[in-house]
Amino acid sequence: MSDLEQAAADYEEHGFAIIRNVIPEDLLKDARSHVEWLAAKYPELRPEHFHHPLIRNDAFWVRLISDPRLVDIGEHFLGPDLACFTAHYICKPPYDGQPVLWHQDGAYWKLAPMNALTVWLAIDESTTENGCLRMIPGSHKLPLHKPNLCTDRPNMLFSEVDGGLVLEWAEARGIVDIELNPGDISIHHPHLLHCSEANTSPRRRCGLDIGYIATSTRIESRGLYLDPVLVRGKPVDGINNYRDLPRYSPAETIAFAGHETWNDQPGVALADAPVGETPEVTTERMIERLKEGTVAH
Ligand SMILES: O=C(O)CCC(=O)C(=O)O
Repeated sequence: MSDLEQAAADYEEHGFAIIRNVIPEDLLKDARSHVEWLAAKYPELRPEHFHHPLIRNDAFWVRLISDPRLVDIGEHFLGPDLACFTAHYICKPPYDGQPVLWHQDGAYWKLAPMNALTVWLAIDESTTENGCLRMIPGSHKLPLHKPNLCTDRPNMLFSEVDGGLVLEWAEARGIVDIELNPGDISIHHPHLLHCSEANTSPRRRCGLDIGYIATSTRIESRGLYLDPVLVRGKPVDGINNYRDLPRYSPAETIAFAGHETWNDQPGVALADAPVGETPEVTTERMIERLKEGTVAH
């Protein structure tokens, strides 16, 4: 059985799977430089919130989420016509990295149909000490439950699913800690119950959390998700608008491997994007929507 076939069997049974050694160290090195660059550029944003609005003029980000090794995984689960509608680093700094409370991703997305997959790439080692993902096997069979706001203690999503539901499922099925080495991937189903703890360790925990959809899925949230990026295959007429790929510009991203020829490839915008709302403002708006509990609207 190939790694992807094994992952598909695990995913079917448990709602998640691990695929080891997907992304090599040279690309991870660029990703780490990118995170450092974002932290220097947006010092006012917590690094758990390096959200997709920052992506729009950032050629490296698009290069990373359209890496064929990641897209192959998306294609295996969602078919040949594939887009990325969200991608964010959740980077928990040492000692005070915020937890992500129990939730189902699909409860934060307005997608029709919910033909989506979360692909989580470990940029750093991710362990129980520094706040790795935790999942409840089989909980992907649950319907989606509306999360409850939770703003009285630090947590990245400002919300959590009903605690009774988690307790019941954790007692029945147990909780699996997803420990990953840099370059490993975990994938999970939009209905799966999962969380991650605070990082109180001396080691950073950074992951790139990517949402892929089949292009037949319509993004219905208003004002939250920017136009998606087509990463493979074809769009479906009348469903979603796809953006040109951003041009490489030294002001907008790092000098990643391959940046010299990035602008020569098909699909790259012919001119720099017009200046509009700044990525910080869009990201702040997104964080406000999380705090209000309206991201799925
Ligand atoms: O990175 C984390 O700690 C949480 C990620 C998560 O909840 C997700 O991928 O859906």
